[in-house]
Amino acid sequence: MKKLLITGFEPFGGEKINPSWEAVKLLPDEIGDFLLSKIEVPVVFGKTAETVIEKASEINPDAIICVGQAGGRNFVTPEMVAINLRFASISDNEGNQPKDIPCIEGCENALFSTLPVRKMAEAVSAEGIPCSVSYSAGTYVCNDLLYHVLEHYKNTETKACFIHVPFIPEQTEDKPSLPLATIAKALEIAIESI
Ligand code: PCA
Repeated sequence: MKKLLITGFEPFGGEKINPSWEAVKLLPDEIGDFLLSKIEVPVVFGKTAETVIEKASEINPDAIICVGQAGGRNFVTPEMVAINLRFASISDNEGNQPKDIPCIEGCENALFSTLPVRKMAEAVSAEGIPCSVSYSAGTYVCNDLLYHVLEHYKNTETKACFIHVPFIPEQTEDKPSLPLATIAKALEIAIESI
């Protein structure tokens, strides 16, 4: 079987849960051709990427999918691109708040995801779950993680992408949300479609 490392985040920004990790936890250990390794990662610039790359170095996965919360979005959104920019409008979980500095000094301005995000989004929406490709993963820890992973595995056989997921109903009264089971199903369909 092929190996997939899939990550979700700890809560941040005053939230009690993060639907990304809650959904990853619900996934079966095998999906399609993939055997899954799941880890929860911190919301800390730099440390997040180190945690993921360290785990990936141990298991040598064929694919890495990082999942994060995008509160306010109403779709599951596979990310097409990561940009080489950190700008935090709120502190991360260790108090860092970078403003307009590169994720990695001297590296390219942007890197494209190397997993087929278009195909993944089409497969998920074909099953009736709101899902579309996003062209901005933001400038916070999620974008930073995707940028580092894509840079680290550039020109290798390890392919990667990021999937942002909405709030779940338990987190919000007035913002868009999707049930946790629907988010987990979307991830499962996306993985099956690779
Ligand atoms: N979402 C944040 C970081 C952690 C998470 O779940 C982001 O979109 O950058």
